[in-house]
Amino acid sequence: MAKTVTVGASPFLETYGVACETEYKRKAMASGRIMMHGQIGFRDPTKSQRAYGEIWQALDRAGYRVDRYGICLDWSMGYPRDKRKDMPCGTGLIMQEIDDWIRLTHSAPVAPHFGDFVIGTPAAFENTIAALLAGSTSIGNLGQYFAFRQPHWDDDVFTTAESLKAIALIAAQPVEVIVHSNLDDGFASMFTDLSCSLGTILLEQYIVDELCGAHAAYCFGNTYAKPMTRLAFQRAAQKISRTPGTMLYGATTMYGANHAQNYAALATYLRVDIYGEKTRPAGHAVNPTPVTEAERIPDIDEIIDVHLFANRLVELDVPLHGLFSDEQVDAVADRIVAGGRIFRDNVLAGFEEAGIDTANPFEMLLAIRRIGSKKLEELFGPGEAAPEKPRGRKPLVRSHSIEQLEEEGEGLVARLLASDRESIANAKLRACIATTDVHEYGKVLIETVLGKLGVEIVDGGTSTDPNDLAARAEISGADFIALSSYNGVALQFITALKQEMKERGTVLPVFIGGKLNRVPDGSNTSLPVDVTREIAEAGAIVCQTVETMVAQLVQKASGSPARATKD
Ligand code: B12
Repeated sequence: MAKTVTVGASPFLETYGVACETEYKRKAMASGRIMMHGQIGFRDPTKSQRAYGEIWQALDRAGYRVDRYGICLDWSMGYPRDKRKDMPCGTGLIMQEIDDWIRLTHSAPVAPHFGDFVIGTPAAFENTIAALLAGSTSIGNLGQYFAFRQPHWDDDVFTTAESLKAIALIAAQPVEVIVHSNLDDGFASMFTDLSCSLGTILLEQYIVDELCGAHAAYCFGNTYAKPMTRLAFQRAAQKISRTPGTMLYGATTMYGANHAQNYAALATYLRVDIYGEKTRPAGHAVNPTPVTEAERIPDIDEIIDVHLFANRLVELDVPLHGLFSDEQVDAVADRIVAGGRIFRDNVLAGFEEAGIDTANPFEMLLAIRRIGSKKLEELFGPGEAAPEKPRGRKPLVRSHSIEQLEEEGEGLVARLLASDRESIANAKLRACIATTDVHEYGKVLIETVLGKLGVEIVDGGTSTDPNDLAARAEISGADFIALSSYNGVALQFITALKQEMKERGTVLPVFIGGKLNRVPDGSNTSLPVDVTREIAEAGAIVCQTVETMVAQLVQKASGSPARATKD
């Protein structure tokens, strides 16, 4: 395939006279220029093309530049083209023809980074072909390969084969093309130890660079909310980088409903990232995330605004450099690197022992994916054993997100009336807890709360399917289902789940929370709208907060606990 598919021309490559984005990145690193990453991808290809052009133009007029766009394909694009039609859609960009890909990347001289729903999905190979032909030299997302599952798609061997073919096609290109991985999309968002996240970069380098002859590059950021560990991780990763990084992702878990407050979070993480890249560049662009991020995918004018903010921050940052001292940060970075190397070595040694061929990239990929983040950390993490800790280990450098969720859950339970806590515990309830997609933090929070309240927990799975969840809930004898959903599929999922439950004759309350929206069919804005009313009408109990569910459980507990019953 590499004889016929090569990197196509693009305004970006032509304007800057480079063969690939890494050549451009190396020049920017040498000149100390901070690169900017914008994230776009609206359902409608025409609107996405408009965004590609308009954002670049508006920033160019202001004397600034957006260097690269991360193109957010819809998750339905992860299915092979002939199977895409009837699959559930999320909130991202859907393209039909190769011309759509080319028209998009030809809308402005900005580097196209096809970061999501390419490598790691059943459509990896065909989407990689399209991305290369459209002139992209940065293609992901190996992180998604490890952690994401396409709904209704159980064949992980096929997904692995297509992903490996995609990596091989990239490796065979005459120019350097990045195999990108967003660590947070992969296992990093669920690891409790940052050493394991760094060890993941080392394992990806081993598989992609050493076994396949391509170039692995990583990005991180979504869940790195603390300035100290965010910078320490940038420093640690910079020490082991071989290929320029893609982007430092916005610390999106810091955002809430209030836009003014989100600007404080934005300035905090951006300043850290700008400082890190200015002082010891790893080749990442910084990613100013629009302050509307917690509500839905952001619109064009919101992306322009946040880039104006970020560019001004770069200008204002220069006199602040002397205020920082790196001594403490470097010590943490060294701990992360040392732990990361132990993690990689432990994984390779453990796999050898288990009879996995560690020189075979197919076996390596599939084994890591099937073992999953939690088990990998439990078995191979570098931290010493500590049974009371989440993965049974004391992290060398604690990642923030999981611990914070557990603390939030514990705080919530502590604030409940003692009598309410008791009545729930006495009712001996059993909950089946699941997610419709990769977003697992809502599930971790609910598991913590219900676990503390003495409710028995049945794992309904992450990225589960309605039929599997209905079966799991019934067979396990659950008293209720608690479901977390974020990707704009909640209404479709609840409708299908209720139908499955009806067919099985199961009557159970279904509590649901998260981001309950969807892009309406035929929408002319491509923006999602709230569907909580429709979800309630479909028979689920919508919970904006965990307290809403707990209040209902108190009521349920004071009556007679209704186990799963048949009509
Ligand atoms: C963290 C995060 C991620 C992490 C998830 C890590 C993990 N393993 O869980 C990562 C980086 C992997 C990720 C990936 C993606 N994400 Co994301 N992500 C988020 C983010 C920043 C936070 C969501 C979260 O977990 N919050 C923590 C929870 C605990 O808090 P909460 O949401 O406020 O929930 C409260 C209540 O709703 C309640 N609750 C939640 N669930 C339940 C369930 C029950 C039963 C009850 C009672 C209560 C309850 O509990 C909380 C208590 O107050 C949001 C943006 C944001 N700031 O909200 C985007 C967001 C949800 N992601 C989004 C998208 C698009 C994606 C991707 C598709 C992007 C991409 N192209 O790759 C992928 C997912 C791909 C896939 N296959 O599914 C969109 C969804 C768009 C929409 N629906 O409009 C959002 C809104 C960002 C955006 N603006 O684009 N993401």
